[in-house]
Parts: sequence; C-alpha cells; structure tokens
Amino acid sequence: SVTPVADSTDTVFAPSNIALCKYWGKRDAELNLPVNSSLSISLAHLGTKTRISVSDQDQVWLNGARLATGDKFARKVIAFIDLFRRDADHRVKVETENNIPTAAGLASSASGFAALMLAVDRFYGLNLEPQVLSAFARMGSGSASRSLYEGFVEWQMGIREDGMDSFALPLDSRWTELRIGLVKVSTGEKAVDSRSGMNRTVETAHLYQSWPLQAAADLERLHQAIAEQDFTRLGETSEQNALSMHATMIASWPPLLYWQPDSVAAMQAIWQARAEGVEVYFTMDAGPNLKLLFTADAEAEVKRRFPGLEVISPFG
Ligand code: 2P0
Repeated sequence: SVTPVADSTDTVFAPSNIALCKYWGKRDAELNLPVNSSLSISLAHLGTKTRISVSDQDQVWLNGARLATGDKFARKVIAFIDLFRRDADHRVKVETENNIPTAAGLASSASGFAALMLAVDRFYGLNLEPQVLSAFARMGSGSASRSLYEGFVEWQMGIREDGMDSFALPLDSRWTELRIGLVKVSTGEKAVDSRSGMNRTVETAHLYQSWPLQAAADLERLHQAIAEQDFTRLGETSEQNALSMHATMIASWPPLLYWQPDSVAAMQAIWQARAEGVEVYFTMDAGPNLKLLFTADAEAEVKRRFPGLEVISPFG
C-alpha cells in the first residue's frame, strides 16, 4: 500500500486528444489492452485539471459539483485511486475540471484519467517515468494513455500480457499550420458508451476482422504524412480510418450507428468543399460530432462554411 507524501497535490493538467488512427477493440478488457496501435493529436490547452487532497471520506468533484457516490465516473475515479492506495486507511477528495467546451461534445475520459494519473503520481510521490504513467493511465481509460503528452502521440499496442509495453510515446514532429475544427451536432449523452460499443463490435461484427489490417496500414501512412508534412495524405488517411471504424460499428449486432442526420449533412458539406478545392477532412469518434482537419491557409474558408466552428491550433 502507498501513503500520501503530501496533504494535497498542486493542480495538474492533461490535454484532451483526437485520434487520427483510432483505438477500437480490446484484446484484454481488464487491463485495457488494445487490438491495434493508435495515433492522436493532443488539443493543447483544452483538457482536464485535477487536484487530490486528504479527506475524511472519498469524494469526487466535477466542474465544481460533488458527484453522488454511486455515479459511474466517481466510481471509476475511486477504483483508479484504489489501484495505488490498496488497503491504506486514508480517504481522498478528487477535484477535477474540464475546460473542454462541453458544447463541442469531446470525450473527457482521456484527459480525465491522464490528469488523475499525474495527480496520483504527485500525491503519493511515485515519480514514475512518462511511459509508466501512460501505461497506468491506460488502465483508467485506453485513450488516456495518449493524453500524457502534447502534439502527435502514438499508443503502441504492445505484445505483453501484463500490458507494461502498452503505452504511448510522443512523436518528435511539430506541424504549426495544422488546425482542428469542432463541429457540434449534438451534446446529449450517448446511448452506448465507447467501452460497450467496442466490445459489441469485437464480439458481433465479422467485418471487424479487417480492422487490425486497416489500422496498421493507416498508422504507417500517417507516420509518412507527418514526416513529409503531406496534409492531403494525413487528411485522407484520417477520414478513411474513421469511416472504416464506423463501418465495423454499423456491421455489429444490434447495429451501432452514432451518426445523426446532421452528421451526414456535415460529411456531405465537407465532400462538397473538397470538390470545390478546399482541403478539409473529418474524423469522428463514438458520437455524432465531427472533428475537421485543415491547415491555417484554409481556416477562413472553412469557418465561412461552418459558422460557429470552434478552431484549435494543436501546436500553438
Ligand atoms: C480513440 N475512442 O482512439 C477511440 C475512437 C472512441 C473512438 O478511445 O474503454 O474511453 O475507457 O478504454 O478510451 C474512446 O474509448 O475507452 C476511444 P476505454 P475510451 O480515441
């Protein structure tokens, strides 16, 4: 068991991230070991701030409000703390805040568990290496393994059964002109969370058999695109990867379709923009919202076509 080295940690921060080559499917559900490696971009200042302090009872606060003890997220947070404190007799207060615009419909579990891991590391004075922090954050939520770093990040699937080689590493590349746009279709709670969604896909979609090959090929193409700063290749690969993932969801039973009519309308607007010479691509996760990929020179035109678009510069 581990005891705190301090009454409280300073507030730590981890960025949210968007995968260009998606994590979809686990080979081990308990350890969150993925079927395939994935590659993401972190969202700079958008993410989660977390602070842990000693308390007389376990409590989890999200954006200034205390969560009920039975709340799903609160239980996951406390279960994560339990990985470290085990049978130690102290209780904790975990305060976490997302500055991700809730309107953007971005997942917060990636930055949430990455920030929690950083806070745990400080609180218990563990001083773990980045790769170990990433592997542990992965156990909270797979995509959290990638939120330990800024910029482009690759989560290497690993081959070990204990998962200690399944962690993320930053790529040594910057791409200052790159922009990400958030298209909000809906912010409602989704009916099927990504954890159950990916399990259903693995268990019921024959089409899923082709996914590991698609992901491996896309990862290779993305590395090339990033090395050569080839935006067309980056955009095409990311969009095809996202649509391939969604194809496996649709081929599940019961079928899993996260799209809404407005999601499809936005896709068609993007394809129309490309037909008119505007280089913009999209990616989508387990939800109805689109994330646009473009470069600084197309920003004005993309904003004109998508009024109210929230634009992020991942490299500042
Ligand atoms: C990704 N997603 O690579 C993929 C694309 C959603 C679609 O990682 O079960 O919340 O906690 O490991 O990390 C969302 O899944 O799932 C996700 P768990 P997680 O971003």
